[in-house]
Amino acid sequence: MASPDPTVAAVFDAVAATAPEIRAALPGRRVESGTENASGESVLAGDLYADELLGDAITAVDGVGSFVSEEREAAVDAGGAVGNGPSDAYAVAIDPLDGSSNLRSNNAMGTVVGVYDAPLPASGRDLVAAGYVLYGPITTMVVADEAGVREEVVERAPDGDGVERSVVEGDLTLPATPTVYGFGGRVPDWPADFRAYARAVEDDLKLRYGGAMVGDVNQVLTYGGVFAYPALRSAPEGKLRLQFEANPIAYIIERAGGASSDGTGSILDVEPEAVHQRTPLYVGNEELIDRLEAAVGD
Ligand code: AHM
Ligand code: MG
Repeated sequence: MASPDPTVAAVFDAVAATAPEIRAALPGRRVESGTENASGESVLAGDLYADELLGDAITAVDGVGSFVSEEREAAVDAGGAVGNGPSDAYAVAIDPLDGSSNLRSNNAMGTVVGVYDAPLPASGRDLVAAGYVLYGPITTMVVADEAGVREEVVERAPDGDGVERSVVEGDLTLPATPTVYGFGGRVPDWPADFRAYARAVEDDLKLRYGGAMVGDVNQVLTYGGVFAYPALRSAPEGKLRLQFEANPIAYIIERAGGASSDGTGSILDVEPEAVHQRTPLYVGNEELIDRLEAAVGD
């Protein structure tokens, strides 16, 4: 099912076409590259390779005017002024390999994509579409736009030329009854109010935490529940970045009937200040996010 917006469709065509190549390149790229990114984190060879492939593919899309990733200091000009007018271009922000610390332990990882109709850094309200690829036992791609959320399986075409995509779920919504939870960070580093919330959630839900946001969020989308990378005592802004991680994930979960929060209100209302700015992120079934805000909100 193609997205009605041709630029959005072309961006996700490019992401899907790149996914098998990224996947195939991972076995030889599990080592550190020796560099640090703008967030001060060490970068693996796999992060750099995914960033390079996706950067080339996405900036080549007609209608993409600006591009930035977690691994790049600043947005690059891809041709065309970015805005929300009829002939304006979009800005695309990506996390090329989310959860790449799972590369050494061979666990799930993903690619996160946000398509904005405003210059970066942009508000989540400026997203026209968002999606992610999950490199699990199967490669899947979830795409959300105004119309809703769909999940596809992405495979290399049998003749080796391009990819085959099949929609497995055309209108994804969070199950009404939540089942799973997964929270990042160390428990002693959680503020007391979040610890109390976590204790209450533990009584009702089953722990599922794999250390890659995309994998953990996909469990919430599939089974219902709540994912959080909370504000920490040592890092009140948490770990995850607004442009590449929190905004696209919040957009997807909200389009699927769930809710998002930074602790006080929807992630989509967080004021964008810097490309690499961080934010606490809480997403899941609305009732669980309401309880979270009651527990940790000001
Ligand atoms: P990354 O984009 O550098 O991989 O960092 C983000 C990842 C998320 O996928 C995940 O939720 C979180 O970091 C896990 O962090 P931790 O290892 O502290 O639990
Ligand atoms: Mg990430």
